Amino acid sequence: MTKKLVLQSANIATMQDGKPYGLIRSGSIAIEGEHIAWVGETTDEPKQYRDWPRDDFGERLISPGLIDAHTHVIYGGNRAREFEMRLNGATYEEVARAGGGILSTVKATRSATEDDLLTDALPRVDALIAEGVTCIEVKSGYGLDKETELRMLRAARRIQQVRPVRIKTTFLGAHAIPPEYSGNGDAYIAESCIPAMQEAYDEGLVDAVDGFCETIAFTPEQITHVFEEALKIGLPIKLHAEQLSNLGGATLAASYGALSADHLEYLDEDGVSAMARAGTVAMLLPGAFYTLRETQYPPVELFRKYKVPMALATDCNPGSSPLTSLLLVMNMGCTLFRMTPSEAMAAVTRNAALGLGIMDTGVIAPGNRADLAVWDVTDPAELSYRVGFNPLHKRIFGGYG
Ligand code: DI6
Ligand code: FE
Repeated sequence: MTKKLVLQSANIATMQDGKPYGLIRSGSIAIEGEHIAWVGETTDEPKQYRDWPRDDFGERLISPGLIDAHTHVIYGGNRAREFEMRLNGATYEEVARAGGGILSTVKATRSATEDDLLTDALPRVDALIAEGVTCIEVKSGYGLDKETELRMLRAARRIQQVRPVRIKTTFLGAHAIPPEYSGNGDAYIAESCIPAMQEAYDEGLVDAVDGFCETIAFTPEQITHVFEEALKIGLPIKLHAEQLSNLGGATLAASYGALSADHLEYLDEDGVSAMARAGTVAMLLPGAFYTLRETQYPPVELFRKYKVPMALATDCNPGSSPLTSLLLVMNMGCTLFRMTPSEAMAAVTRNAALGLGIMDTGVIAPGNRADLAVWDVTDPAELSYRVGFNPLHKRIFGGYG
């Protein structure tokens, strides 16, 4: 029999358009099976739901389940030793010579089995789930050869078999140039990255394609090559752009109708307006900003002016953002980037869903999945305001809590 349940609470942040948080005071949510059947003020509740089983959450806040729309949670090893070496005064070269940096993660990932990759990722996934996350995007990009890229994506897909969470996978073959192609990014893209992308797609392992457009990674021309192939296959694209310099990556991504452009500290007004025209989401990643002690801020004022939707994500990765708290990311979005708490909440719900191209979650509305979080707070601003405190009371995934 289809499950039927009404949730009742003093405060529901539906995140529907209109007022801040789409807040309903003294509201109800009717859940039928995996989906939301109705949401509104309890006094307006249609008769048909009156005799359904009911959970009353009192003064608590109910929000959409949170969405972490940019992560690299699948990887081998970690970089704690490198972190320690640097803080003991080692130079970049010394760290690199000791086998550190992104290529050390590539090496550890290549030597890990699919089971190892899954097992290592689960504590990170569990930390996100414990804070009310119901959907996680996971990228490849630490394999940089066909076999390992596919293994990463298979491990990522398996997360949703062992945990109650939805996984969206992104192929990030254009993340770094592997040692065997050192100094020859063009050949890597043509001979390894693109064939791997095609195979990942054929195996049904990939929902979107991403790249790292940066002086230390791939040029706009090399990224264009990847995007052209993604377009042929019919996969949506995203891009790590303008993180450390302005190469015009966001404008390039927007010209391909990108779902999101990510990082964006060095983005200029032309780039913002290109994103606005394309409907590309600005995926801001304050964890990397913090870890790299960046001082250049993403152009939040311009995103507001041009009405570019802003999302926030952990960018969980072993190098520039070893972070597994989306609540801390909301706080960083406010404290570091001067976003408002209502923008931060939209950034990890409605706009995060937009950035993944999924329209059935991120907002509490009839027909959407019943992916919800119930919080031991009454005011939604509390979720962004606190640091290092997790007020999750209950998490509901596809109607089940
Ligand atoms: N941007 C970053 O900051 C990281 N990757 C990326 O695309 C760095 C990843 C790493 O150091 O492992
Ligand atoms: Fe990233």
